[in-house]
Amino acid sequence: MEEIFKKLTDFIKKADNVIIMTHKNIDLDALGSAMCLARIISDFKVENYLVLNQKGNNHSVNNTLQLVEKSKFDVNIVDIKKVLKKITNKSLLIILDTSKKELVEYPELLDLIEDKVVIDHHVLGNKNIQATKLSYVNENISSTSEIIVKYLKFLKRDVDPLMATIMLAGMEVDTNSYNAKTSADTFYAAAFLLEQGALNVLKKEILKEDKQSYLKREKYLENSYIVKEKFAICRVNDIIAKEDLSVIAERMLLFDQVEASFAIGVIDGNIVAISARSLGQINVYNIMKKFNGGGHFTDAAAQINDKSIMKVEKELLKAIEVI
Ligand SMILES: [Mn+2]
Repeated sequence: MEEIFKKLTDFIKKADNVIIMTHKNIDLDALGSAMCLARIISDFKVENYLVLNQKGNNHSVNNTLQLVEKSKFDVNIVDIKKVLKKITNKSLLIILDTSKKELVEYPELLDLIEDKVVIDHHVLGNKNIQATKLSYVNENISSTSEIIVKYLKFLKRDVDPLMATIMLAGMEVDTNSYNAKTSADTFYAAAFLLEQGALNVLKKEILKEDKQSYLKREKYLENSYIVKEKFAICRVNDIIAKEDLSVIAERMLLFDQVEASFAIGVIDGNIVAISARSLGQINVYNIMKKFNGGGHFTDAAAQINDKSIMKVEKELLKAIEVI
């Protein structure tokens, strides 16, 4: 890890400027880690930009962006137009919280900037970004925020309470409140952020969601059902965002008896998505592979083209019949 951070520091210092990009539908982990990295880079006196699509963000991301604006946070959050004017042949592009080409906010930047660093904690896919300078992808780490906390410790650098709070909220989201992908290191990272002054009350403010989306999700959950006394399934009959499907799947793990859960919904046009979660006994990755999906043992997903949601549900029921 030290070697990685040394190289990263070196590449940053040698760049004309650094552009930080995360994934589409940015979440709190991506936003928190990106803002913290931007701060670190500013400390190195290297010009840097966090490129962000301001439209259609989720509620907690919007809460955070409002807070950031109010507190006159010194992070250069810019749109793609501004970034395009700043690119030189010595720009460095750092991609955080994804390594997949199709998921980044602005795929065109991958072609426009030669020097690329990828830092992520998700399983690699089959269309990975060519990290020409450096790649650190470790699926055993809870969140990108946890990686950036390790970088802060390596640099022996502090962060202010607001920054620490945003990262702590990001870790909480990515670990489903320390129920998934959580190791001793995750708690050390959380402890570090609390030592830096992360505020629990402010964190709760950030994580608030709007009443409508909360109620909608509860309504979907009412229609969930349990199969073989260990699988929970929820079919959502409205068009729904992938992120909301994963929240539904996670929520079903809290139900009595449930060992693994599946939320199915139409995400876009004729794409049906499944989000699968497991407490640790059942390998949901194996089940999602049958639908050409990917992920981890306890956290997996799939997208299916040109099949009705009913058909997908039937196939899923068949797949779990044998388990
Ligand atoms: Mn993340």
